[in-house]
Amino acid sequence: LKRVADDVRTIPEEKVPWFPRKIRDLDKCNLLITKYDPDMDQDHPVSVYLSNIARGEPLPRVEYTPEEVATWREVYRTLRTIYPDLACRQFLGGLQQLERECGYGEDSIPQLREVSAFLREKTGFQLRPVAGLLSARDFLASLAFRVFQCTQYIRHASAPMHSPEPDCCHELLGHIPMLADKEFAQFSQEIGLASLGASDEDIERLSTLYWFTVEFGLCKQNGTVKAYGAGLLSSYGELIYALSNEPEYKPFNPEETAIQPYQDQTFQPVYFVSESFEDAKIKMRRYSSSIQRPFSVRYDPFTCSLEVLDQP
Ligand code: HBI
Ligand code: FE
Repeated sequence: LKRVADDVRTIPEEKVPWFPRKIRDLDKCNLLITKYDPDMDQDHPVSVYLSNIARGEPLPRVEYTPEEVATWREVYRTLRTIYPDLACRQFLGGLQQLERECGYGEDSIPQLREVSAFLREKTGFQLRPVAGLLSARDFLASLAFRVFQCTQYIRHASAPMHSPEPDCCHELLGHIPMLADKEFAQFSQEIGLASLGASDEDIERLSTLYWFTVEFGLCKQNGTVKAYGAGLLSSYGELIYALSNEPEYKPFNPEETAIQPYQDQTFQPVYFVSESFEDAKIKMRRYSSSIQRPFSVRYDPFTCSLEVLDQP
């Protein structure tokens, strides 16, 4: 195997989209896709929260208003009551740890700084604040480094049970408990690694896989089906709907799942059910290795950087 140096690249430059090699390159993975109503957004003090996180500075602390905390309380309280019946065991375990060790509860919005420190200890994932929906390529690339790009603002108080874009209720309640699970963290990183330098078409397919697993995935546990997708675990209405037997259920199978059309305007008409995370990971690995790239990547956890290797 020959190592491909940054300056003497043997890969034809125009064929391989740029991708980050080390964690500080994530500074450049910041392409925002804004598609929500700007009128709804005047209360989001987004720009205030942004800073040079990759330089090792502590994550900014946010002083949430009483109205914002009230929104959080309503979301937390409503969802918390249905989790024991509908959420997968890994999620419940993660949430309990967060409640014990990280100040999770209905009375205050957890700060990203504390949550990031917690996750680092559990699975090596860390958080980076972001101002909204990122491009799929940039978002997936960060996962390769076990970095989760996380919004820090909260949805508008006029619609506490709905948010047209990711907000901290979605991240903190939907994603974070799952990212505290080792197997799931590994699964997430591997989707990220598969995305690096991939073609636009492959990014689209990986995004779709991410959508039907990390965001809207269901899995079998002790003979029943439970939710592990963050889009479900942060939406009272859709969490109940997804497990109501009303929608269509299909077994998770990357080749088929990757091309299933989806939208984010209403509940999903179809959900994919995994046998277990272990099984989903093995199937995803097989799928990822079928993606054609003129190189392969290996993540070095000691330096948090990538080794890029020519294909043997
Ligand atoms: N950006 N901030 C943010 N949060 C997400 O959860 C997110 C994103 N961009 C794309 C995305 N999720 C996925 O739906 C896939 O397209 C990767
Ligand atoms: Fe999400």
